[in-house]
Amino acid sequence: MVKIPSALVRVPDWLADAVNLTELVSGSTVSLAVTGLSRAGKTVFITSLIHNLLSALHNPNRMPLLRVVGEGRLIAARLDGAKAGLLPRFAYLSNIERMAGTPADWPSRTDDISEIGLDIRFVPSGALSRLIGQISGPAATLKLKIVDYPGEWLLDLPLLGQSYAEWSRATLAVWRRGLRAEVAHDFLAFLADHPASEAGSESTAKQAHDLYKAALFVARDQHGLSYLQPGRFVCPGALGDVPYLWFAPLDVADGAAAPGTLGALMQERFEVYKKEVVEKFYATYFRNFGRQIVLVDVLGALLAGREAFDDTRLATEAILESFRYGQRSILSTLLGTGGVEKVLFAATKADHVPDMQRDHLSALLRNVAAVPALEARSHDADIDVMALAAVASTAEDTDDINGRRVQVVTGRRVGGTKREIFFAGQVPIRTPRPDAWGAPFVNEMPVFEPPVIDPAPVDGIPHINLDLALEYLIGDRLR
Ligand SMILES: Nc1nc2c(ncn2[C@@H]2O[C@H](COP(=O)(O)OP(=O)(O)O)[C@@H](O)[C@H]2O)c(=O)[nH]1
Ligand SMILES: [Mg+2]
Repeated sequence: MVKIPSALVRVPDWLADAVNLTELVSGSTVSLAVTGLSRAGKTVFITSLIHNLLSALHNPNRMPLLRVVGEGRLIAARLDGAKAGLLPRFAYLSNIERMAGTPADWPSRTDDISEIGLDIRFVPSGALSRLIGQISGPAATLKLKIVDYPGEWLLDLPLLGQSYAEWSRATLAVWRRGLRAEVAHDFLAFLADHPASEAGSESTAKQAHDLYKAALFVARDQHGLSYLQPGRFVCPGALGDVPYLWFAPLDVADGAAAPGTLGALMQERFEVYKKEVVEKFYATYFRNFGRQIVLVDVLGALLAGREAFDDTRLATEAILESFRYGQRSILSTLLGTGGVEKVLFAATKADHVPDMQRDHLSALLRNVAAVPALEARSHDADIDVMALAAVASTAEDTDDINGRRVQVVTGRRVGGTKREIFFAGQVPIRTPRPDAWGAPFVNEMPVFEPPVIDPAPVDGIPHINLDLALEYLIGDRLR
C-alpha cells in the first residue's frame, strides 16, 4: 500500500500568508468530461492529469504550458473529500499505485461512468503583480469535476432520430458486408429463421439479442472494430440486465409492427431504450459537461489496418455529432440551456511515435473527424485537435532501417526485460487511399510499461502535451 501524504502540497510561505489575509472563495465549478472508445486511454489520462496537478506545486516543470502553473499562480491543488456523490468515484489512488508499482503496470479495465473532484486554489492573473511578486487581490478556488464516461454511449445519439425500422435497416446493411458478415454469421442465420412477423416470444427475442451482442464483442475484441451500436450493449455501465435491453435489429417494414409479433416486441424495447437510456444520459449528464476531451487512438487504428481504421473514422464522426447542435433540434431540446462549450479531440498514445511525427498524428485526426468543415459553424462547441500522451513511456532514438537513418522510439514492454525499438512508419496526414494500405509494417502497438513514477504527488508523470490540452480546456477558468 502506498502512502500519500495528507498535506498534499505546500504553499510557499509568503504566498500562503498573503492569501489567508485576503481570500475569497469564489465557488466556481467546471466539469471536464473525458471520453473516448474503450482502450483509448481515458483512465490513464485522468490518473496522469490528477497526479500532475497534485504535483505541480513541487514540480512546476511538468506542466509549464498550463498557465496557472507556468506563471507561478498555483497555490494548492487537492482531491476533494468523499461525498455522497451520485456517480462511482474514479479510482485515482489504486490506479497510481499500479502505475508506480514494481513491476509497473497499467490500470485495470473499466467500462462505467465515474467521477472525481479536485480543488484548485490559485491567484487570478490580474491579482499577481509580476514586478514585485506580491498578491494584490483575493485568491480564487476552482472546483474541477472530472468525469470519465464511455464514448460508446455517444454512438447512440443517431438512434434518437431513427425509428426501429430505420435503425434496423441501416444496422443490418452494415452487418451484411465484408468482415462483419463473417463475424455476425450466427446472428444473421438466426434472423433468416425468425422473421419479424412470427409471434413475439421472450426467449426468441433474448436469443436474437444474445447473438447480436456476441457479434459486437467479437468485432470489438478480435477485429478492433468500434462503430458498434447500441453503445450500451458493449458498455452497459450500471444498467444491469433489464428486459428492455433485449433487442436486436430485424428485417422489418416501415411503420408499426403488427401487435404480438417479434417485430413489435423489439420495436417497443428499442423505443424504451431510447427514452430510458439515451435521452436520460444526455439530459441528466451530458448537458452538464461544459468541457470535454474525446480521446481517439488513431495510431492504434492505423496499425490495426484498413477495416479497423475505417470503423474508427465512422465512430469518430458519429461521436462528433454530439457536439454540433446548431441545427440538431433533438440534441438542443435535450440539452436545454446547457451544452458543451469546448471540446478537444486528442490523438492519444503519441509517445509511440517520435516527436517529428506527432503533428502528423493530429493532422490525421483532424482529417478523420472532418474538423476543418466544422470550424465554420458558429453554434457548435468550440473544437480543437491535438496529439498527446498522458503518460510518456518511451524515449527517442534513431535507427538504421533498410539503409536509412530514421527516428524511432524505444521502451520496455510490460513484463519484458530489455528495451525495444518501435518504428510505426510514416504517419499519414489524411486517411490513406484504399490502394495505399498494403501490408502494415507493424500491425500492433506494443504495450510499453509506464515510466518510473513516484506514487506521492511530488514529481508528477512525464507526458506529452497534457498541459497544453488542459490549458485549452480549462485555462480560461484559471485566469
Ligand atoms: N504508452 C502509453 N500507453 C497508453 C497511454 N494511455 C493509454 N495507454 C495504453 O492504453 C491502455 C488503455 O488505456 P485506458 O486508460 O485504460 O483506456 P480507457 O478504456 O479509455 O480507460 C492502457 O492500459 C495503456 O496500455 C499513454 O499515454 N501512453
Ligand atoms: Mg477506463
